[in-house]
Amino acid sequence: MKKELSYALNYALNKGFQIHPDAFKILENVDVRKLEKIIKEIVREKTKRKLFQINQDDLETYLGIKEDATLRNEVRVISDPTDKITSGEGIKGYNALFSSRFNKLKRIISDRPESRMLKSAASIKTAKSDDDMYVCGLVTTRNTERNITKLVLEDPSGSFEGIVFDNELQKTAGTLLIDQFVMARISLGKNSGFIIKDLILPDIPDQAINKSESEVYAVFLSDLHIGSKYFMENEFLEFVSWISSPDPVARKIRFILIGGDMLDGVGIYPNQNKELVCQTIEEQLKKAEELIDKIPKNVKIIIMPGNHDPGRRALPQPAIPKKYNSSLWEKENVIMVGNPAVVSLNGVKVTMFHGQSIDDIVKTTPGLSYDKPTNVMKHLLRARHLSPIYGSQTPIAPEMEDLLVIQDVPDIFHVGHVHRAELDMYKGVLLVNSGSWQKQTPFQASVGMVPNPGIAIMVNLKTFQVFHENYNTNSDNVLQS
Ligand code: D5M
Ligand code: FE
Ligand code: ZN
Repeated sequence: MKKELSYALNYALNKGFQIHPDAFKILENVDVRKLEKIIKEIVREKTKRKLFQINQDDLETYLGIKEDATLRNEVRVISDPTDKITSGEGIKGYNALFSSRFNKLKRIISDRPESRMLKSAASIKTAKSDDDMYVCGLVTTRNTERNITKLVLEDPSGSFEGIVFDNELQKTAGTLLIDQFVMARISLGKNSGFIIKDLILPDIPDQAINKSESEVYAVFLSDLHIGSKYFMENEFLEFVSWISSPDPVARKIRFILIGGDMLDGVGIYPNQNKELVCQTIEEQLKKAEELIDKIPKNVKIIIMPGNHDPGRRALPQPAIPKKYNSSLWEKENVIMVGNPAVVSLNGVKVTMFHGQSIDDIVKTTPGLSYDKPTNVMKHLLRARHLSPIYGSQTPIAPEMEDLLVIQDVPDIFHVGHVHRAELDMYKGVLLVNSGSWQKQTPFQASVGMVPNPGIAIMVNLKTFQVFHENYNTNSDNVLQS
């Protein structure tokens, strides 16, 4: 116990006072320089009224941090893959997945006027029109050779091959991901091939954002990696105790979102056990529970898994399974969801996705990199898909329905995974990459990955103003925006 705190407590005890444990919890978080004055004043006041206990209410009243009961904290889970996962296997499942992807995205793009002129890949082949035509499909091949780019798109009727000559359009073509949905404006070339004249992505419309009527804050976290040697436990504890402090922003926090990799997991990479302080999932979950128990109960906590958490690895991931007997599932203020998930916080729509696909996308797309994850997030919104590339490093389960299509346009898009906290905006949508609470690992150092851990991003859901608390003592460690 800090010496200022024990001095203040002894003062009250010597005057015959009892101190309620809840009051004690608040005192622990009060600025030590103010403790003596606070206790002396409360003791004087209550002695006059012949009341010899100091409780939570006394302190909250004194500090002006009495909970504002008018602040709403409604969570509605709009979409969660957990109960929809069927784990279809084999080629049948894979066909169904792609046909679901195509149909969902075609429906999304049909809001555009050009889509009325869409033709199927099969019917294009016999078309004799001199006018421009439109075709859409999933990209199966993208090849650039001798200054031309060849694209092959596939729709349920068959495949279409076209050539891009225009330099600017070739750049756009170069950013297309394999298996991504796109619509092309095409015309018949001189020697019966097709020329691609424009490439149109489903994209999102400009947004008028939904706002919360209550002035409450949501905190965006991810990649705690509890159980890892490199989890910044002390910094995280400092942040958790700040949530209970009299700070005016802290007093209005009603939601915490954890966007995956809450745990470091077990057996995720070779020799991981050498970098773990908790060797089992059960131990790691227990530690997570202890941390979560320190958060006030009026804060709703939404927990989504990432690639380090238990459950299946392939996307979409179900919520962390109940089989580890974790009491997390029983806590009234904790909501367990799968990855990806869409939740509404007092009416503000948040799409949460851990971000596994970022690894594949930065590898194959010119201009995108790990240091600007929000640019990759914009790419995903334009593609209206969270993980377009199938069969690369990011495992995707052959589900009957493609649950990774971005069906709902969110107000906030929350992603993690790359351990770089960054903020941006795209067409009215607030983009949050929530960074991490894990120091640079030897692996990350070996590939030159520089995280900026220890930053908590929070958003005022009424005004969309963004705040952050930085618990990293390294002065180079800043939030990007
Ligand atoms: O991943 C944190 C970041 O580090 C993420 O961008 C992937 C990258 N990473 C981590 N491990 C590997 C391996 N083994 N190969 C390639 N890239 C990797 P996290 O999910 O926290 O481990
Ligand atoms: Fe991570
Ligand atoms: Zn991750």
